[in-house]
Amino acid sequence: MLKRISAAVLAGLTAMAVTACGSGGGGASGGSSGADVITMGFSQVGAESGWRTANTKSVQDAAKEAGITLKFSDAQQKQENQIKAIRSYIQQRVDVIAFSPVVESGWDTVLKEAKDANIPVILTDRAVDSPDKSLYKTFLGSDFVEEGKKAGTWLVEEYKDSTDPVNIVELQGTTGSAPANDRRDGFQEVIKADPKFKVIASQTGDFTRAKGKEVMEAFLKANPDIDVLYAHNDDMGLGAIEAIEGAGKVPGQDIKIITVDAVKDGMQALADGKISFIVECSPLLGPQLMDLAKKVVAGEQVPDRVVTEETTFTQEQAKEVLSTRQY
Ligand code: GZL
Repeated sequence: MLKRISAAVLAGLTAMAVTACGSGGGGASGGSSGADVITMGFSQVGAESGWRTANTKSVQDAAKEAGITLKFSDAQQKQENQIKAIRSYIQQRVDVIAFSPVVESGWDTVLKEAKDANIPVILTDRAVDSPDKSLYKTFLGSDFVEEGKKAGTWLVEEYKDSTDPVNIVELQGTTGSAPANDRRDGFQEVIKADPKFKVIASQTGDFTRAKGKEVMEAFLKANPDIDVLYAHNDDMGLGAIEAIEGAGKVPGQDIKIITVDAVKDGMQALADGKISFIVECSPLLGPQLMDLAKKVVAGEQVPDRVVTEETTFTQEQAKEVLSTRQY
């Protein structure tokens, strides 16, 4: 009985404490950090790819450089873990929350809780599909539709003198994620202009090498005449290369490969001729994220959307820049 009473008393005291801390709302003065030090709660998707590892390093290094206290969590690609982390950051009264939503949908409830707690939220890397734009201050990240279009444009140019059918297989990113949806749509938007381009198989490889290899093995068994692989990231493309070589075919020659990201291992495979073309997607979002966080916590206006600068690479260009790549 005593235990139950003390738990109830403790719960009541805790609730009062959180409310007291919360009275000032978000902002360096109102957050748990007090003083001028900003505390950021960051929920990362996971550690599924070379891109993600580089993105995590960029965020952590930039927080240190900016003097921002970073509370960091890895959701292992599970939405429920991100929602738990965001709720924990709300309870801890951080000054600002930033996260890369693993999928586009299902965020309104927890983002409303952050808004009600007067804690600003910044989306980084991936977007959410909520119609309520007041649930976050800004979205910093790439234009994935544009990335898909760049991939399609290269393919159209590559086959401009051919009238034969071009059989394409597609390794999609995580189902329901913004990069998977948009890279698929942007690519389709360009290749649909010419009926010789046919996507004969499309399946998620969840942005990982292992899954990319497994799905490519299945594609190869079911489709003897694959001309092109379009993989939504380098890691799935690198896994697919193992499958293609395991099937006795030459990647980059028997099957042309287009990927997205331009991480070091992908650029090496591009320079080696195993990948044919890479669309860059920069993971180095940390410094911009910290600048935006400082402005948001200070109550300054920030743009609704900050688009990452990025380019594309051919095999020749990869050879030239490989030694200078940061990730
Ligand atoms: C894109 C990012 C994607 C990368 C993948 O901004 O969300 O997730 O393209 C990563 O490599 O797993």
